[in-house]
Amino acid sequence: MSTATNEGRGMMGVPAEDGTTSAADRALLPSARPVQLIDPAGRHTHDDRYPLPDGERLLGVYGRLVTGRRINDQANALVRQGRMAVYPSSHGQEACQVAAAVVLDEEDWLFPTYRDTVAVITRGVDPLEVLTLLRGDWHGGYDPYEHRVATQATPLATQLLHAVGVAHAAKLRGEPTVVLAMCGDGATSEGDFHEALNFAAVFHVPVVFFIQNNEFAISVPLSSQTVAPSLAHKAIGYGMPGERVDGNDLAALLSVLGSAVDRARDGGGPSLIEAHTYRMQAHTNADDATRYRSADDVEQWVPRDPLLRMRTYLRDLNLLTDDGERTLSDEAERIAAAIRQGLNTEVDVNPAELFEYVYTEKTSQLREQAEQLREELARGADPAADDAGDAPGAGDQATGDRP
Ligand SMILES: Cc1ncc(C[n+]2csc(CCOP(=O)(O)OP(=O)(O)O)c2C)c(N)n1
Ligand SMILES: [Mg+2]
Repeated sequence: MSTATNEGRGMMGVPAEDGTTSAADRALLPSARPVQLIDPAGRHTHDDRYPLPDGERLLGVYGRLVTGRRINDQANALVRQGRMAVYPSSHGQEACQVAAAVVLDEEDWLFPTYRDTVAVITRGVDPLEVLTLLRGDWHGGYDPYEHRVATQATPLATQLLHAVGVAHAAKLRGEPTVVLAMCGDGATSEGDFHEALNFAAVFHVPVVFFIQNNEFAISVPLSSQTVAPSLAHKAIGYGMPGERVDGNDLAALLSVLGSAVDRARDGGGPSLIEAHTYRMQAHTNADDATRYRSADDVEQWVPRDPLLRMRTYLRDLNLLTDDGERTLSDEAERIAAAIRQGLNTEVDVNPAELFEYVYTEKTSQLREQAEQLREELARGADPAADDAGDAPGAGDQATGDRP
């Protein structure tokens, strides 16, 4: 492998003269504790390396948190009403969601997972286009190129490799693009995670890997996932810097992720950021979390809520007023109402499209299946077309109103 890709970097693994780990290597290790700039009581806590974003910026981004929470609540309600098949909620993780989107510039790319709907919407994608996918009436809801947001990945960690590929291509073209790739704690056990980080480090590409450690991979707790001191510690094994941050502290996330993005854009290469947060709800509506964790475990995280913390901070500084709160909740409600209206509208679905748009030319099996479906639908619409009309039970179809 060419060493040219590593140009400008120090020699890794060379011990200091006294035989201890060199300062350059130690610099790759994350902070002893997750970086925090505002504590759960809403008070500013100082950090030498990461500046607190100014009040106006925090107020602006807080509005996105309020909207993010409302979207999570609305989507959960639509699942219960049968309007969406499934929704992996990011309730409690909204600070991570919002920060991941707003630290990027327009020319950057975001690579989200199934849980990162709020990040996708915060980046500018139409909420209805995002959620349509989970209704199951169209193949995918949005155009990835419009806002430079890749499709939400369900296979764990695959998006990390795609993200590295896009970043590598941007670097070869001399474009200033940074790629932010999201994954969960469970995804760090995948081979793809290793391959993505190794490739990114060796080729020194502008990627920020962002792990939302919400303590669970469905029912598997973090303690069964890894015995590493932290997920951020994994970075040094690839020769890139790792950092850990309080994932419920919007200010700290903006500062830590923002500096990783700046670093990548300035040619500093990839980095790995781990946000410590918590999955407040079940994995999805198809999961019963009470079977593997207690209500007490969840309760402990309630006072650490990311919205509560930022609200207290902004209210104490009089940056957020009653009027301001009303404006933010009205805006969130307007978006929720548009989602409700859109997902409650029946759509005219053409089942034949099931076979379109994957291959330029359909395979013989797909042609056969498409024909089978066409015949079945024709029989449903017109019982006279049913060539098995004499078969027992055929009379049941006489009304012709089968779905
Ligand atoms: C390659 C692969 N293996 C298994 C699964 C099944 N699966 C879906 S979500 C999930 C848990 C992932 O946990 P984590 O990465 O922590 O993300 P979270 O759901 O907590 O956001 C698993 C195992 C999958 N989608 N892809
Ligand atoms: Mg997880």
